[in-house]
Formats: sequence, C-alpha cells, structure tokens
Amino acid sequence: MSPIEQVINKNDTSLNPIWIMRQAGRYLPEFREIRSKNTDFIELCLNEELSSEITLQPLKRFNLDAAIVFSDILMLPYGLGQKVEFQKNFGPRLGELNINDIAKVDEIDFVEKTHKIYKLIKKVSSNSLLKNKNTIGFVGAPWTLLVYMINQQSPKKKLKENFFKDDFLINRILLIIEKFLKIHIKNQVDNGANIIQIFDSWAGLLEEKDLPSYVYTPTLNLVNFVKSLNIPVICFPREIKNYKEFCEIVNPDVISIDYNVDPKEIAKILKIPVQGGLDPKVLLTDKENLKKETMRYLEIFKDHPYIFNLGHGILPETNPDMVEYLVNIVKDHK
Ligand code: 1CP
Repeated sequence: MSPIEQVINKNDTSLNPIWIMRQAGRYLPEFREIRSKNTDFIELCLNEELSSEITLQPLKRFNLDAAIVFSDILMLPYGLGQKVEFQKNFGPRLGELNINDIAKVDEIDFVEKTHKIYKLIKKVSSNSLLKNKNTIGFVGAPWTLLVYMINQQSPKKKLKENFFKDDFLINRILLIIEKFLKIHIKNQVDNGANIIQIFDSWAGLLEEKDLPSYVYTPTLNLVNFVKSLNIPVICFPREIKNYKEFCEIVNPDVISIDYNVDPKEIAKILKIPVQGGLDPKVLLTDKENLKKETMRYLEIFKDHPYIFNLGHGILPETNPDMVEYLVNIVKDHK
C-alpha cells in the first residue's frame, strides 16, 4: 500500500506523504521548455508522449508520493464540443455554449476527443517512477465547470450578470456535465488512475443558500460514483466557509483545505483525513519562513491522518529549489 493509501485507509499519521497541486507546470524550466515549442495547450495535453513526460517531470526532481495527470479540468467542455482556448496572460477563453449541441453529444463522440488523456494515464501509471506511489486523476466539480462553460472565461476576471437567470437551463447543463464527468472518471480509473481529486475552485463564489443545489448534491453524486469504483476520492471545495457541513453531507475520503481556513480548527472539527493548506505564497519567501510554516502544519496535524500539499496551486514564479526544500522537510519529519 502506498503512503497516501496508508493515510486514507489506515489513518496512518507517521508517513507524511506529499504531492503538490499544479506540480506539473510553469514553475519548472523543463516544462516551460516544452510549452514554448507547443503553443496550443489542448494539443499539448492530448499529445501523450509529451504530456506523460510533463506528468513525470516533478517526480524526477522531488521525492513526491503521487503524480497528477497533466491535463485540465476544461477538457470536459472540450470533449463536449465547446471551443476552449488558453491565451497567454489571460487564461482560458471558451466559445459560446450551445445547449442543443452539447445535448446531442454521446459517449463515443466524447471519448473520441478525450481518449488521448486515458492513453497518457496508462503510460504514466505503469512507469517505474510511480512504484508504490499514486497516479491522481482529476475532474472539475460540476459547479466550477458550469461557471467556466457559461461565463466563457475565468470568473476571477468577471462573473456574467444574470448568471442564474435561467434555472432550467442551468440544471440541464449540470446534468449533462455530471453524466460526462462520470464517463471521464471511469476512463481515467480504467487506465490506471488510483485516486480521483475533484477540484471545485469556485465553490467560494456561492452564497450559503445555493450550496446544496450547486455544490453538495452534484458533488455527492460524483463522490458516490468514485467510491463505487473502489477508488479514494479527494474533494477540494476551495474557499467554502463551512468545511464541516461539506464533509458531513458529501463525505469524501479526504478533504483538501485552502489557505484561508484555520488548520487548528480543521484538525479539531474534522475526523476524516485532511490534505493541504499551506499558502503557496510562502514558497516565494525564504527557507527559514518556509520551514516555520511547514512545521506549523506538520505539528497541527501530527496526530491526524494528513497528506501534505498546498492550499491552492503552486505559483509559476516559485523557485524549484524551494520545492525541493519543502519536500525534504516533510519527508524528514518524524
Ligand atoms: O500538476 C498539475 O496539477 C497539472 C495538471 C493541471 C490541473 C490539475 C492543470 C494544468 N490544470 C489543472 C486544474 C485546473 N485547471 C483547475 C483547478 C485547480 C485550480 O483551481 O487551480 C482550474 C480552475 C483550471 C482552469 C485553468 N486552466 C486555469 C485557471 C484559470 C483561472 O480561472 O484562474 C489555467 C491558467 C489553466 C491552464 C493550465 N492548466 C494546467 C497548466 C499547467 C496551465 C497553464 C498553461 C500555460 O499557459 O502554460
């Protein structure tokens, strides 16, 4: 059993496994090198030679306990035939969403567009670098995907007015998203993903009263689906106010926390395994501060099943030496 599985299945508190959200990406010069020659991001994700190499890059450098598949949550709208592009210094830009078009898409159409991702997972998960380590497959949560598909760009830039004006339409889209997320998850697991993480990056945009319809119920359906495949599921409902309520209702195997919540409070109120928390900006400071902050999380969770990670993705300006330092602190901690 891998260290991460020991935390999840046996409530182990001695092994301190670690992986890092967005570990395969822009802070690594070897990634930037490949990226500079491959300007179309979707094409790069679908090139299984290059995307498997990128997935393994951080494991060649650091003693991490898992690889996260190099792909993107927006491969789902892409698979449904919505136009998706990534623009430099802007982020994702999606085409207009046409409900009648996506309602006609069937499983064969979808998998035809996404099957290279499953090939990449097969290739990566059988690599010897992953011996006794995990291959983490992932999806965006229905709510976060709905946000991108309707908003057509990051809500960080702006959220369309009247986002909720057509309830009926929103619910239809959510059902389509859920159906294809299950197909996407099943194919990832069939090809070697042995943990699934659900990223709900924009859960924090919702008011409390809307959480049941848009976050709890659709995520619970997916969590139950992953569990039915006998694979652990990690949820990251970023910036929700009430992690306890989320865990009671959705009941994931692991809850990944953001850096705005008080880890002490989390350790006290949550019984299930916890992941993450450290502010990615700490990696931009100095080693002394990084050590202090890392030790704070390790101390708080010393008697709690805990997977070390950040409270959001690693920032592109991070120096890889700091990552190495972080991984070593965590791995050397007894
Ligand atoms: O190591 C890894 O984690 C790489 C695989 C990965 C993952 C898990 C990528 C590659 N993207 C993601 C998830 C993802 N994608 C999320 C959830 C996690 C999070 O909140 O960060 C989200 C919201 C996206 C959407 C997306 N794709 C964004 C964010 C835009 C926004 O609204 O702020 C961006 C910038 C992308 C492009 C992207 N995806 C991945 C990489 C390495 C990049 C950068 C591409 C580049 O320009 O080089």
